Amino acid sequence: MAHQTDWYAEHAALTLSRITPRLLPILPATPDRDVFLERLNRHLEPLFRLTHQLYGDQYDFFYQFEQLIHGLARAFLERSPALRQLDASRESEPAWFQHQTMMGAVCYVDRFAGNLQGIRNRIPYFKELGLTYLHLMPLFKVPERNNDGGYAVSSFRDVNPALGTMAELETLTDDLRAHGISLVLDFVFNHTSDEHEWARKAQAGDKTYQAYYWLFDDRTLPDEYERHLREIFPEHAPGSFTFREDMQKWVWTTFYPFQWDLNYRNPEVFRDMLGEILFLANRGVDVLRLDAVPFVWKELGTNCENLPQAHWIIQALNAAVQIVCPSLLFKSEAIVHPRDVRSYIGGHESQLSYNPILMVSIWEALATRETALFRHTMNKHFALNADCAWINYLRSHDDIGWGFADEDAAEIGINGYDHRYFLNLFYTGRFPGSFAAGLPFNFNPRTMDMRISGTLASLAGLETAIQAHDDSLIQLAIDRILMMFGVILSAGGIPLIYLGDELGTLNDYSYANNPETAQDNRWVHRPVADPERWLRRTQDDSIEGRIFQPLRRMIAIRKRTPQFANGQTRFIDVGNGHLLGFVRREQLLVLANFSEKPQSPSIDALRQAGFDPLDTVDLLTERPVLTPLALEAAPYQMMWLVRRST
Ligand code: OTU
Repeated sequence: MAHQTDWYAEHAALTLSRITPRLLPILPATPDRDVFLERLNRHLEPLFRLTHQLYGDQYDFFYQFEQLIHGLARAFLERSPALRQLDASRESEPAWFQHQTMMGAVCYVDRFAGNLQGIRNRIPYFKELGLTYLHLMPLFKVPERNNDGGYAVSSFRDVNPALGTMAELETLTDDLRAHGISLVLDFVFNHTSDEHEWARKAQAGDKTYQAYYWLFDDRTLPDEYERHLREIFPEHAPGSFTFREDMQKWVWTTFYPFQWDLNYRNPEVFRDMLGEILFLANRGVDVLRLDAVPFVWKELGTNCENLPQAHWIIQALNAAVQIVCPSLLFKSEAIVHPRDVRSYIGGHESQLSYNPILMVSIWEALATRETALFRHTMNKHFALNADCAWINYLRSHDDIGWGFADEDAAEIGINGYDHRYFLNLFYTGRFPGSFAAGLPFNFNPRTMDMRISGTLASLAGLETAIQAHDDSLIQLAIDRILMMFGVILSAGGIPLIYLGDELGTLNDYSYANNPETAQDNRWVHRPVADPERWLRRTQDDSIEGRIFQPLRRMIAIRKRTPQFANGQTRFIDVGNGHLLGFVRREQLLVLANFSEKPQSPSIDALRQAGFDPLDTVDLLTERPVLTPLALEAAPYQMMWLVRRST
């Protein structure tokens, strides 16, 4: 091993000294050239090592590597002065995304605002909410039908004409940045649509582009692979391969038949996808959400998820980004076992990651009214290195799957299989007393597994409460929703709101009448924004206002409270299983009541956990906590307790 490290260090150094003089003619002699060369010097070794691990068996590896570096230099030259300045300022302040002012939201361009111009018109609303991070879901060119809500991309360099143009996207990026909002876009890099130029060429018989995908003449290998693969959409896209009549070949399609998995064993795929990243970075994108990271490398005899090479690919892309455009961050989208979720996070891999572990724990505790598994799971999986951050969310445009670890559950006496069964019943409203109105997503009769579709409000009980015309149930649902928001606003990381949830948007069952969406019930929780609902946010007595206004206030409090900066979060036992407790930066205690009954923590337990709750003030109610009585939490109440300043 030591020998190997030496070999890489030595050859990286040799390669650098060979390449550098040949780069000088294409890099004008400006101070920026030194910046580039300095970064190249710093990051060439990992880039060399990782690409060699992946593609070192290619006869022309060294030639290709030099071409790659030339590509980086060209991308650097194309980068605007403003973006180079941003690179410099973020390099000097790498913790910029750890600030408590960070506040995120996500939406579909068309469903939320019609088109890019509509998004631009919403900037005042984003500011009203306090956003600094806006994730616009895939807005690239896609097939008219069969596009999986944008996740089947036909061109990474063209905006979907129905939404706008690349020029408009660049203007929007500038405008957002001028208002302190970073733009997050998806990089759907596991697959392309079958209408992407590469796929089209492959269909026409072009061998070069057939090698960009996984094609098979018969079922022999697909059968071999499938013995170990998980089905992602078993109901409507069973299996992982699709037969193409036009080519008389089987194509690897992990997701839908029209989403063709790219073959990263082919170095040209790596090279070209890196090119797409740099193109987007130079348009001013701040964060790329790496879609479906677990699946990008395949190996016969494995489940083809989370393989070491998948990490090398992301790390190599990251090293290239550090050289050309270090202000760009990666966010990994790995909705897998907690251990595997974490494996993608690192300054040298993805600086940001969705936090499905927290998301699932919140819903789990909401159903059980018990926080034991929540706390246990967080103690094992929450802590991150200081150069990374969680994206804490309550739901996304996707389904919710019960991704806690069976072994974690077993450690506290919970059977994972049974628990999932219960949660599925609960969130599809089939468990007695359930408040949730979710739909079962992709039930797999072979494994009995399913996931859940539904908006935040519908899953948290607002829909059933409204149907029952019961004001007290409506109030409980609102309190539940606010408490859940409170958790993602106070746990370490960047909170992310699915736009519409801040107004209590309910499930939209009309997806079932549209043949385009009827097969995929995730559309139940992706409704088109309702302007009426939006206007009602300012009415104190409307349901929208009763969610929006307190939420907005909580966001404002978060943003002015330095104890909410960075990720440091210690989950503690507060001596009452219905309450969740965690300490931020050893200075702020969060208490959240996950039940519909009043609950009190144990002062002794809190003191033992190192936080004396007396003589604090609750930032949310502004009331001082001077006696144990003041610590009694009403149903679904949340408290943010800080020591009283004298
Ligand atoms: C992602 O989700 C996207 O978020 C989905 O909207 C897409 O349909 C899909 O990729 C294909 O592009 O399985 O149920 O561990 O769980 O990538 C959603 C990652 C998914 C996968 C996740 C995937």
